[in-house]
Amino acid sequence: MIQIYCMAHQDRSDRVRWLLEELQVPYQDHFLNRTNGELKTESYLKLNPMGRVPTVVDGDTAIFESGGICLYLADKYQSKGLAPSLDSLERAEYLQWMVFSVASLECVVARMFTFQDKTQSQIESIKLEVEAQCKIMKVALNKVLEKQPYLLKSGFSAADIMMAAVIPGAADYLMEPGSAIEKYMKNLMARPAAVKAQVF
Ligand SMILES: N[C@@H](CCC(=O)N[C@@H](CS)C(=O)NCC(=O)O)C(=O)O
Repeated sequence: MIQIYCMAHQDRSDRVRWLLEELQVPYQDHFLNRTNGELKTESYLKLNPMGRVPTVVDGDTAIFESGGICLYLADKYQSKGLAPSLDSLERAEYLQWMVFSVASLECVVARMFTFQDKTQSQIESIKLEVEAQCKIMKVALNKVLEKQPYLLKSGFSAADIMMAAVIPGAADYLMEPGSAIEKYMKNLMARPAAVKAQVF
C-alpha cells in the first residue's frame, strides 16, 4: 500500500491524497509532528533529505516533492485516465500545467505564508508583488477556463488537482467573484474525492 508522510491533511500532502482518492488507490497516512523534531530524525531524513512533507513510500522507493509524486502516481495508474499518454499531444499541455502549478503559481502564493519576522511595510510590499504576479497568472488561467471546464480539453486530470490545491492560498488575488477560476474551484471543491481527502 502507498504510504504518505505528512503533518496534517491540509499541508502539501493534500494533493497526493486527493489524487489517490480519485485513482481509487489505497494509502496509509503517517502524521509527523514538526515541533517534536519528527521531520528531522535520521530515519525520516533517509526518506526525505529535505526533512519536509509530503513523502510517499511505494514499495522500496521513497519520493518527495508533491508535484513529482503526483506526476509519478498519475502515470503509474494511467489506465484511470488522469494523465494523458506519452504519445498524446495533450501530454505537453498537461506537463506545462503540472509544472506551472508549483514552479510558477505556488512559488508566488507561498510568499503569502512567510510573513513572520516581517514589518508591516514589508508585508504590504510582498502582498503588492504577489498581487501583481497573480494578476498575470489569473489572466492566463481564466483564458483557458472560459473555454473549457478543466485545464485540458479532454477533461479532468491530475493537473487540475495540482492547480486547485494551490489556488486557495491566494484566493483574494486569483478567485474574482463570477470569474471562470471561481466557477472552476467551486466545481473541483465539490468532487467527492476532494471532500474525502479533506483538501479544502
Ligand atoms: N516543494 C515541496 C515543498 C515541501 C514543503 O515545504 N512542505 C512543508 C509543508 S506543506 C514542510 O514540510 N514544512 C516543514 C518545514 O518547513 O519545516 C513540495 O511541494 O513537496
